[in-house]
Amino acid sequence: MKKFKLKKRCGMCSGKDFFEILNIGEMPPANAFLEKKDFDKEESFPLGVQLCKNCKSLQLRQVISPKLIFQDYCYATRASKPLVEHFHRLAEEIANNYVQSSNDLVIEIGSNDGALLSKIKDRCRVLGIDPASNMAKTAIQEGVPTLVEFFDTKLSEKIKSEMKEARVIVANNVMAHIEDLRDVFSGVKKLLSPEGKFIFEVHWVGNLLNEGGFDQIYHEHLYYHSLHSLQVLLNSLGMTVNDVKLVPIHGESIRVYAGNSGTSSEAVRKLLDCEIEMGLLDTKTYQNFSKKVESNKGKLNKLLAKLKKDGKKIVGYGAPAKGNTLLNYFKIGPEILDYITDTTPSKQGKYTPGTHILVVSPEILLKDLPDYALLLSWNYADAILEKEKELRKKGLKFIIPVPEVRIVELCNDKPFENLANFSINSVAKAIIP
Ligand code: DWN
Ligand code: ZN
Repeated sequence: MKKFKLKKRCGMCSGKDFFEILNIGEMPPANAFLEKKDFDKEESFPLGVQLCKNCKSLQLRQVISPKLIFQDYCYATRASKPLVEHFHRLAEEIANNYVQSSNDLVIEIGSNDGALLSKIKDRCRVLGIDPASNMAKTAIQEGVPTLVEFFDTKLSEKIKSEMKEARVIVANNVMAHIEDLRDVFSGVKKLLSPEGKFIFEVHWVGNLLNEGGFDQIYHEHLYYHSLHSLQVLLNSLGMTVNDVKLVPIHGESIRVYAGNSGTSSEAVRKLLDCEIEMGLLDTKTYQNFSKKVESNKGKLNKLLAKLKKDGKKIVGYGAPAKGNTLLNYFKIGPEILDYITDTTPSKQGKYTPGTHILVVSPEILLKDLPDYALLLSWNYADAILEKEKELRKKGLKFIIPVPEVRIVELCNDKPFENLANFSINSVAKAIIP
């Protein structure tokens, strides 16, 4: 495949008609952190989202080759403690509720550095699958056998012939990243035992629309899923959505429990109703979303320009992939942010794609206290504000850019808790505890 192509068919229902919703413009892949010597080799690609008129699935207009993104991947699950804790809880749930014997096989598609499977590798057979060889190396060192591959039907048949059926197949933050989902879901269906469970988490489009998390839009994320569009695809393959949970990860994600048999729980019906109530099947909702993004862009740029004019020192805190969409789309560069701190060793010493802001270890904040930190990893706001309490007492103020730009004063310690009281997500949470 050439480096990128325009998507002509919906990957969920094969529909061919789309509404264009938001055009971010050209930017490099969001995880393509780079050395200064490689600036002149950097490539940018068009980025925009469209809505399928038929199944109302929100998806990228352009698809870039997965090899460009995943072969040398900077993102490490272990760099975010709250995420590791979240996946360890899921690993325990899988082992307690679904594994019946130590011979049962649990497979993770997109296993990254093995953070989840390493937790249960002594309770059952485990197998990781991930195309990023650098991450797979860490997983194997942690005792998680890992295939450095892209998962597809062909690979599922090979695994089944060598290791038999899987009792559980888990996939977190993967099913938004794969263009041919039909092939991957068919491969899962074939590899799963008759009573097996397919458990996968994806960022929920309800959160993107409501919390304005437009920065989740980048080339890795081909789809912005609703339970509705996932159910269309799973049902078309003869699979059932048995249960669903909303989990407070990456803003808010849906965790789907699917199988080759069984019925759907009350929670499935309630979330489907909630999605209709939120307007997720209504084109106008998506058109209003893009207007909200534009207004937020103006507010943040105005605030940052004023702070710089007042001589304030501003840095970035966290160098997530989503942060690069925000920085590129809002055109925020080193003239505004002196540097960006991040806990991921493979990002430190490199520069952000497109905006070329240096990424450094958070230790620098102890020696060089800035006035403001733009919290690009806003999805971990509560944990980070708690962790940086001492620096905040010394005067460091955090700016949260999404959904509405806001400066967090020391008194307001749980910005997201307060926010959740007013967001539709609390409606969803009330429905799906
Ligand atoms: O699908 C994906 C999403 C779900 O996760 C992948 N495309 C890659 C990744 O996207 P992301 O980079 O936006 O994810 P995170 O987990 O929001 O990234 C957080 C970043 O912030 C990491 O680089 C680590 C950093 N961090 C930090 O510097 N200090 C995180 C925490 C909690 C901290 O205290
Ligand atoms: Zn569709």
